[in-house]
Amino acid sequence: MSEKKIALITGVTGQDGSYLSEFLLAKGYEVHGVIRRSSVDYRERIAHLEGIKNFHLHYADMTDSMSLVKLLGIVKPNEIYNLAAQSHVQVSFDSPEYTADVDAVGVLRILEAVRTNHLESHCRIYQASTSELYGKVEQVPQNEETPFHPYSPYAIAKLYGYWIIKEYREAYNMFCCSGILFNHESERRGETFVTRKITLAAARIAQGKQEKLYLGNLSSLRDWGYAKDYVECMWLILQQDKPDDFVIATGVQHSVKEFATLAFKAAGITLRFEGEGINEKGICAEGPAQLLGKTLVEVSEDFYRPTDVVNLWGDPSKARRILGWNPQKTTFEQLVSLMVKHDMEKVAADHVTSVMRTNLAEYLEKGIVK
Ligand code: G4F
Repeated sequence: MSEKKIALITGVTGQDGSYLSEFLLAKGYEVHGVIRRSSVDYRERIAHLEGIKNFHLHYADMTDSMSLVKLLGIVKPNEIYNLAAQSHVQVSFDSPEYTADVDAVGVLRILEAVRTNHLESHCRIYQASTSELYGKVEQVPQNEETPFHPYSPYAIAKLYGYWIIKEYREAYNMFCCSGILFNHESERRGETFVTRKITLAAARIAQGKQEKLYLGNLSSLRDWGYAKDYVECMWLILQQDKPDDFVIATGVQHSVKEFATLAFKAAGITLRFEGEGINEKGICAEGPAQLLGKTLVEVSEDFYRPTDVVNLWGDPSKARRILGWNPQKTTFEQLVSLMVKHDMEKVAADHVTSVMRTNLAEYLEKGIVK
């Protein structure tokens, strides 16, 4: 009988970390996740896994070499999935040094922790690289041969991560790989990324809980896939005979405006766009009577970036050919629909919870319950 494989996931509390944990546990892995000490609870996405046999959490930090060296010595993983990052592009303009520390030097710290523990030949490493490396794109669609032109502090930090992974592969013969993942979304996506911001707002507006949605560049183009499908690729990349880098994308491109139009439609609202650039507006053309003719989407300069990446479109041919992965498992339309469905239910449930809280406060005040 083969021995149980041990995986270590940094960034386990994120969207990808939570899906990957579920995926690896289902494959019979022992999964160890790295968490950071925080006074606020950010473990919502993995709460359902805590306490499960084969799922373990450890405190460590990508900015603390000692904690990583100690942890790797204890866990001795066969596979490391380095998903931890300051992953918000706009935030990287405000915190460029922290972004570099975690997203660039953090990768080096993991690699050196592997070497310090003499795990080079025992352990395979997956690095979460990103389509942001293509940045101010020099070719569409982008594949593994497309030149990089990073266009934000985030992308520049990630470029270091990409190259240091490649360097350790060649210098020390380590099994290090990058997945160059294009945007991948889900019901678990952070609420400040544009897709989730839109699906939540569409649900709230449809249920009368929000008046308007403010967005930045509506013309920006992205290749959006489903995060749950993409974690399978991370695993497949580490199961190959030799280490290599892969573009993971759907091969289909849409604009932010198209995403918004489809999301509002799924929430029962047809938008009509008028104006251009900063003056562009999304108006309710069809939907609930009280919303008809109202401006529901507006553009705000606050969500523009000093430099923005506007034309990402991936070519997943290599992943399809070598990994046998299907880039169209979940289509764009299905992705939008499942996110909106989830958020319509979440917003409705939040309402019930807040009504219950209000009632409880009143009952406590009146002494009906103690
Ligand atoms: O959803 P976004 O914030 O994602 P972005 O910048 O593409 O980065 C995400 O995907 C990368 C993979 O390509 C990852 F590496 C990265 O970690 C992250 O997961 O923005 C998408 C586009 C941008 O062009 C942005 O300018 O949407 C545009 N946008 C327009 N209005 C907005 C908004 N983005 C955000 N976050 N909020 C807006 O209101």
